[in-house]
Amino acid sequence: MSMEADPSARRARFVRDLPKLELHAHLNGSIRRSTLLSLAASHGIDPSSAQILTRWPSTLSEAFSVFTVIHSCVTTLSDVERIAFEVGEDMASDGVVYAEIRSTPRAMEGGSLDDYVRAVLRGFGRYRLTSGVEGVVLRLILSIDRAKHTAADAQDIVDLATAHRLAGVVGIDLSGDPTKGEFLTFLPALQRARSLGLKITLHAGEVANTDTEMSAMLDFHPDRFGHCCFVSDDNLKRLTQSRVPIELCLTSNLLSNSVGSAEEHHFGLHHANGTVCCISTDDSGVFGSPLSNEFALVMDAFALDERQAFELAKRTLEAVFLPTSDPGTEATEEERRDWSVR
Ligand code: 6MZ
Repeated sequence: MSMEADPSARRARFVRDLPKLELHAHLNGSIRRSTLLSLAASHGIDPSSAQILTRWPSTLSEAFSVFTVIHSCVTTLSDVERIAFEVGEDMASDGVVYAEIRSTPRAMEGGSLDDYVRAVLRGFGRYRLTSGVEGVVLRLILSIDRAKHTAADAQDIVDLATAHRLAGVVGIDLSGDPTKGEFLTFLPALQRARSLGLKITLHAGEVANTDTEMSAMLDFHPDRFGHCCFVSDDNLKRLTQSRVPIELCLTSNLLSNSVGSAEEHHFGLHHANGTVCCISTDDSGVFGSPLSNEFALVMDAFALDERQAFELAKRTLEAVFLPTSDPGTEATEEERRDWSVR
C-alpha cells in the first residue's frame, strides 16, 4: 500500500508537514526523554523511583511530581541551555514553525535568575545558528509560579522579562500547581507587565471550583488563557464574549484526568463558538505527545478534514505574542548580539 493510500500514514504525514505554531509548552516539561535519563544518571537519580519512565502521569498531581524529578535532574545552566537547544530541534523536526516556549526562572548552581534566562536564550540562539533557514522561530515567555512565588518574586520576573525583551522574551505566564496560590497575589505584577508592553497568558480553570478566580481573571482580560477545563456557564459566556484566545492541550488534560475523553474536550465547544483555539502540547516530555500528534487527536475526535486542520493551525497566528512594531533600537551591545543570532 502506498503512503497516500494508507489513511493512517497519510494522516501522520499530514500533521507532521502541517506548519504548526506552538503557544503553550513549558521548557522543562518538554525535556527530551533521553536527556532526562542521562541527566538523572549523572546525578545518581533513579528516574523509575518517580515512575516517570514506567508510565505516563494519570493525575495532575502526578504530573507535578514529575516536574519535581525533572527539576532535580536539571541543575546547571548548561543543562538549561541544552534543553532549550533540543526543544528547538525537536519542534522543528515535528514541523513546528514558530514556538513560544515558557519557563520559570530558577536560581541554580552558580547562577542567578538572570543567568537562567540567558541560558535559555543561548540555547535558542545556538539552535538557530545550527538550524539554517528551515528551523522553528523561538520566543520565550517567563512564568510566574503561583505555588512557589511571592508577589515580590513576580515583580522580579516582570523585570527580567522587560530586560530581555530585545533578546526574544515576549510575555509573562502564570502557571504552577493550580491547587495552590492565589491569582490576586500576582495581579499587581501582571498589571505592571501589561503597562510595560508585555503580553500575558494565564493558566485558568485547570481544576474544579475555581470560578471566583476565573471571574477575576476575566476582569483582567489577559491576552491568552491556557486550559479552561472547568468554567461555569456564566464565565463561559464571558470567556466567549471576551474573544481571548485559548491554548488547549488535549493529551495533558486527558492524562491529568481533567477531561474524560478527547471527544468530550471543550475544544469542540470553543471551536464551534469561533474562539481562537491554539492546539498545544503543554509538556511533551511529561505527556509524550508532540504537536503533530495533538493535531491528529483533534482531527480524529472532531472529524476535522485537512483543510479545517490547516485553518485551525493558521488561526493560531492571531494569538501570537510577537510585537506588532519594531522592538526598538535601545539595545545594549550584548542584547544586539543575542538578537542577531535569531
Ligand atoms: C500548571 C504547569 C503545567 O517552568 O520549569 N507547568 N503549570 N499546569 C500545568 N499543567 C500540566 N505544566 C507545567 O517547566 C515546568 C513547570 O511548568 C509549570 C509548573 O510550574 C512546572 O514546574 P519550567 O520550564
